[in-house]
Amino acid sequence: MKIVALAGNPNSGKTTLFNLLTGSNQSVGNWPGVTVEKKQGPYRKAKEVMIQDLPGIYSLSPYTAEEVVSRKYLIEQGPDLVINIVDATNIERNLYLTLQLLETGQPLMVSLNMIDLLKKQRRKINLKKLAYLLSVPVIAISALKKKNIDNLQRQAEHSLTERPTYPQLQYDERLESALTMIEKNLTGIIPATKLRWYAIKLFERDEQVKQEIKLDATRQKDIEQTIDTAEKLFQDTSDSIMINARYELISRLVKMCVIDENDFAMSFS
Ligand code: GDP
Ligand code: K
Ligand code: MG
Repeated sequence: MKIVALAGNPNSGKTTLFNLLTGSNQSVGNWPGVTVEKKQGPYRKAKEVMIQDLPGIYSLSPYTAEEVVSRKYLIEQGPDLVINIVDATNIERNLYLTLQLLETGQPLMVSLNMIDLLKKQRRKINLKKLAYLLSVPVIAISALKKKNIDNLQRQAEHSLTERPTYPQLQYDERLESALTMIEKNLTGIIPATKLRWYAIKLFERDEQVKQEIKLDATRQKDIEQTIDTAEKLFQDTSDSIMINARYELISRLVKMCVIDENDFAMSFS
């Protein structure tokens, strides 16, 4: 049995896509311990593939039940493929989760949804550039209008058999140095594919992750020193350093990939 998880912001079209991929054959329950809906169903085209709908989330921080369920599932369960549904009309906001999904080191592809609405917004997205810069496959679809779903399925099936690994995106180099140092403290304790996720969470002083991995005092002190140094360097707290790094990267991505025709109209008026 292979598992494909659908992850995305609320209202990005997850349920619409989930229904297309599963047909009507699905089961609904709750995630263990919380009243967050858990929906899964076999892939319409191959019953040995299970599609898992994750709760709608904006982030993988530990603050809401939905976020906790999703990150626990992604890190502990490790689906065979994560399809990240991105609302193309709200790409800046949606990419914030995309970057965090990339941080988990899980095999990922992006499904850029609501493509039918882009024209009205007078915006264009360069898919090839976006895929290149994110280093993951990007397929534009309209789940509502059932557009390009075949392509999406082909890419998903391909990713499932290949199980490709993608390079990690790089943030500010001063931040990357700190993350590398923290990763060194975790070598041998955390599997290589998850090192970056754990290093980032420890850098953010994520209490749940701290308690989960229970490092010895020496390592803890080492890591705390690295974080202190970064905070002095940036004159900011570590969690906002991470948040800013993600938004800076998104802003660069959007500048390179999104053409806003409204900008041209304005410059001639
Ligand atoms: P979820 O919260 O991520 O599960 O999102 P839903 O699947 O419930 O979709 C949210 C809303 O967006 C619904 O009204 C859908 O009909 C609509 N929607 C989903 N996909 C598309 C799309 O590709 N184009 C358009 N125009 N609307 C869509
Ligand atoms: K909804
Ligand atoms: Mg939904």
